[in-house]
Amino acid sequence: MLGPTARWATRFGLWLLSGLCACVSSDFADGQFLCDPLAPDPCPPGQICLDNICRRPPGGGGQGGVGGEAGGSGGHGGAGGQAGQGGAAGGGGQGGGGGGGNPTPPSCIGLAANCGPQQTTNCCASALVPGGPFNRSNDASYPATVSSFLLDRFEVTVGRYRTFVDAGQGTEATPPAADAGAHPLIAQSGWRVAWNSDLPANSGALAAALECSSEFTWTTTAGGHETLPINCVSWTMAFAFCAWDDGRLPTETEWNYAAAAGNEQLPYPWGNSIDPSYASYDCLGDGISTCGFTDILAVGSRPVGDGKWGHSDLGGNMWERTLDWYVNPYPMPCDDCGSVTSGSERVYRGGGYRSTQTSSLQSGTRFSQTPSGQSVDVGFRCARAAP
Ligand SMILES: [Ca+2]
Repeated sequence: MLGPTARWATRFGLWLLSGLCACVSSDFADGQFLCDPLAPDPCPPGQICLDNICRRPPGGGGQGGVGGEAGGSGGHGGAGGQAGQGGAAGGGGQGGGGGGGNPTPPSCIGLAANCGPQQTTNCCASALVPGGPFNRSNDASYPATVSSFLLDRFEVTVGRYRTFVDAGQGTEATPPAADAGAHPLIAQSGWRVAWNSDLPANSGALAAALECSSEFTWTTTAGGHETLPINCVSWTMAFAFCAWDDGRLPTETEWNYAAAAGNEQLPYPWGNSIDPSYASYDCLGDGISTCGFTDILAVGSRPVGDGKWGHSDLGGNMWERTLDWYVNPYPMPCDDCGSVTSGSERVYRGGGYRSTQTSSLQSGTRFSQTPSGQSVDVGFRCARAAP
């Protein structure tokens, strides 16, 4: 009888041999293994099976202690059928661009405008989030103020990320410039040269890294996945994309503000309760209770779950990376604050298609992962300067 470590070493080796895992380290990567929580030793040593994915346990930089975990179970009835995922780019009008006359971001130049519920919206569309005061994680102990900013309406799609890869960007050889992707109001928040070596060496390695586990959305050539959210991106790969795309990652506070409808302090981006008509979660995105790739929906497929300012999928589909290091409790005071100086893990928020806990989709819930971590249920969206 093999012990857990030996069993996992065997399993890991088989994954490498079968080519299903693009991992390059002998370490057991956080967030890359799918798991059955009822199985014996479902995860590598030191990890737990959360949302059917092996992750390091909360605490010591894990799940936030503030706010968050109210969460009734939410009904599981009546998920709608899966929306079409759109085709490959087809002649590509550029559509309406972002809000307020902002130019089309580089990732959507030449890309078909086929996102959203009607598959007619520019995948780079952004919407203004009017600034103001609110309480982080709906907790009056953690007030904050946020200045107005633009936030992408959708999770970054495979098609957008392909534009980035095809442009030869996002590699150690083509990193963002120093200080690129900075928050205009937060010092030292831009790219650091020391992170260059955290990026894949070249475009081939970047594309390979996007196949981090089964259920990855990337395809080597454009096809039926172009309007699915890109997954398997590390924090570093996400940051580099937004910096190149004339944007930046939103701060944790900005993301929370958009998801809570600012000072309306909503528990979920759309309101007070949850069922599968609002979001893809608990492996019910395709209306079938088994977990699988078809639970990942084309971005904007659940418009009834849009946030106050028109942002889709803030809850569910993919968890979303933010700019900040995970700091708990939240830093005070917080006027356009961001935790950018030091930490070990970066915050991601919003719940994903595999999230079994409805509390994961609440506006106040936080989770974290090392900057190099990759997961099939974690993606991102970019923020931009308000016009
Ligand atoms: Ca999401």
